[in-house]
Amino acid sequence: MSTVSLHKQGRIGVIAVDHPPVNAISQAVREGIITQINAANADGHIAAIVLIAKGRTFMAGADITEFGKAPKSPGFPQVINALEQSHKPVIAAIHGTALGGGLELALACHFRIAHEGAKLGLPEVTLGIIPGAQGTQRLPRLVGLPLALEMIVSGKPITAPKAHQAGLVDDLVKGDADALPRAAIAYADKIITDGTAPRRLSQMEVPQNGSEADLLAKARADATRKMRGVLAPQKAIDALEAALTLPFEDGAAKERAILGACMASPQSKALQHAFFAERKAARLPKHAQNATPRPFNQIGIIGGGTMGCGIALACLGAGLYVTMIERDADALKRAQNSIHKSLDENLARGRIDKAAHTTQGALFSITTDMAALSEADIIIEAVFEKMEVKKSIFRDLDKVAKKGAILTTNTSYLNVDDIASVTGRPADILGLHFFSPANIMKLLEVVEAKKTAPDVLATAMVLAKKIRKIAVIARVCHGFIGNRMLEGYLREAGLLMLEGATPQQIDKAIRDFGYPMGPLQMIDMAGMDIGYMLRKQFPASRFDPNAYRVMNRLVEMDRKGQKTGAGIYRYEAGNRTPLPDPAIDKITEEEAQKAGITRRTISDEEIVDRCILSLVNEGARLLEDRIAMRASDIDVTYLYGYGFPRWRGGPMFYASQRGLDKICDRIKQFGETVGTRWWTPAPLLQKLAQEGKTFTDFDAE
Ligand code: 3H9
Repeated sequence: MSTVSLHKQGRIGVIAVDHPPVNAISQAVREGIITQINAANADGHIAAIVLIAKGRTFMAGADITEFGKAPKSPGFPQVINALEQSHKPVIAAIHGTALGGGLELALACHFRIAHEGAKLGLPEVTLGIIPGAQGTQRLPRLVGLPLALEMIVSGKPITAPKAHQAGLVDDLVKGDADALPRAAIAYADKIITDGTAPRRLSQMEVPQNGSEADLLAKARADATRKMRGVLAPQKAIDALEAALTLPFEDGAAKERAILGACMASPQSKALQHAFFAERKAARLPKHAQNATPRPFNQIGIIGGGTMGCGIALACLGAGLYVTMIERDADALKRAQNSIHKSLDENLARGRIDKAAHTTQGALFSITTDMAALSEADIIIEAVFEKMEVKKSIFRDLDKVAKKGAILTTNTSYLNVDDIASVTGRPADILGLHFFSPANIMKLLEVVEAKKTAPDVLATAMVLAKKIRKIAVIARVCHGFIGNRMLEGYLREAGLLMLEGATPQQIDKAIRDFGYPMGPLQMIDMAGMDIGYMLRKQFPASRFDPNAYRVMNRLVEMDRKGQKTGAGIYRYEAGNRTPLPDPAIDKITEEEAQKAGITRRTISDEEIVDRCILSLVNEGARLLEDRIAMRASDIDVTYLYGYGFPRWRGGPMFYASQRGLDKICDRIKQFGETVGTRWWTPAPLLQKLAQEGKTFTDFDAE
């Protein structure tokens, strides 16, 4: 079967692209479309042409794997030209997702029809580039500047009905999968019968009403605010401005020049790394690749606190039955109210419709009787972090759960092997580390214990996908991937405070690096009491004695963070804005004195390097210890669970981009200035640096 075929249906030539899985526009696709357009134009029996794609989607964009390599001919401009200049009318028939170059090819066609379930978008900015196949020039000509700005600057696709309303598609097709090709033929027939001439968008003008300068200025300001530090959205606005001010050909040339500059930027490399890293994370390790996931549709959840309820909502949203267990009638009532309140809120905010609200409500049940879990396929324990409590629950579960049920613990730190050991079925057990609020946060650490069976791991990954989480597989250690690395990050923030930086300076330096919030703001938001309690459970030798001096003292003063109205910052009633507090400066100075630390002026650069490179160094150790399978998995963990700026690709990619030799030198420098206890390069980091390699090379080996 050729990648692009042409067959005739009466007087219509149907050009079908067949390039699984997503019909990415590779060189073979580009060449195939040009060949078939020419053939259709040369065929005297064909009066109109339909461009359609096979499989699950219309073309999902340029082939991203070709980026950064030598360009292969024919390029996009030649395909676009062949489509638009066709003297016979060309109709794009869209299903699934018409994205990026896929939508740009559709815009080069003379008409577009779409299945009602389709989505259309130009997501290039999410890859650090701009639409580069004349999309910034054609889209505003067709739908006007406001919608073009919205789509191109946000990168978010719109639904086919919205596209229809805006004139981006000419007709909507309802019905099953076969309805689209039938409707496309009928549409093309009508074009021929009516004698409708091809409509070439490059020959149109962008509709203008005098508000354009304001719209562009607002878009620039919004992008600066909402997408701090990200270049591509600003560049996309420049290209859209060119569509208003320049003739089509000149605007297209400008777009191409901007695309080239974006393509060469470190940001686009980081964002493309993030795209592929996310997909690689879903791949099972070798030993589980052939395992058949166990079927499931009934989930048991033990514990109806914030975490348990968040997990329940995520499962209900995926159409799974949820049976929740609470310990007494009061707790049961609270959890029940919380679930129903969240479902009501989802309805009120338009996140779900009435039918989904009813269905999800009916899928949920709650009881205090553990025996109700006897039919559950997967059970998720989500009670608080105390080993003895968890073990006792797993002993009970071992008696109640059916044979073959998968038993999971939602723990952020505890040893899953130890928990599994109290049951007679350790192969059925693994950890699922959700992030709060679990119905919103995308990351899920799937913790494979020593005895976890391959099909149990495979099932957990299916569950993750079903409940729309980005899953990363980790092995057992204190804190798994994310929280083990976080320890160093928070330690450095605590030490920097003691050594002379203010909380405001630390948080601002990290925000300027690209995080949505700094480490101390984050600690205040999460509440300091949990960390305080956890530290008491582990040997003091694990921690730097100075790192938590200030925080421990604050917890003992009942300044636990936002929830008590004060923590490292102070808060005004009903307001979450962190405000500097002179009392903290005094406490910090006192604690520094007790620790024998002479406070000094600290640069923002030191703050960033100590916080971020502590992540990198621990990440390298996680790879050595085989806790993480790939450096890119660590990046995904930090992008989706900890707010690491996506345009930097994740801590390991960031380090690779800066050069591992430079990272090693910097760590050694800190070893000399602040001590070698935490600042000695991990052996793997040192080895890669010596060999002139990156973490991407390590993953590829
Ligand atoms: C562009 O178009 C630039 C233009 O302006 C022209 C410039 C000149 N290329 O996501 P999935 C792979 S930029 C190559 O798991 P889903 C993906 O890696 C592009 N490969 O499926 C995965 O491989 P593997 C603008 C691609 O159903 C497999 O396909 N377009 C591409 O969950 C399945 O992917 C975009 O940014 C690609 N373009 O979601 C769209 N896309 O199995 C990017 C996917 O080996 N794509 N792959 O891991 C998507 O958003 C989703 O893939 C899509 C399907 C929604 C289409």
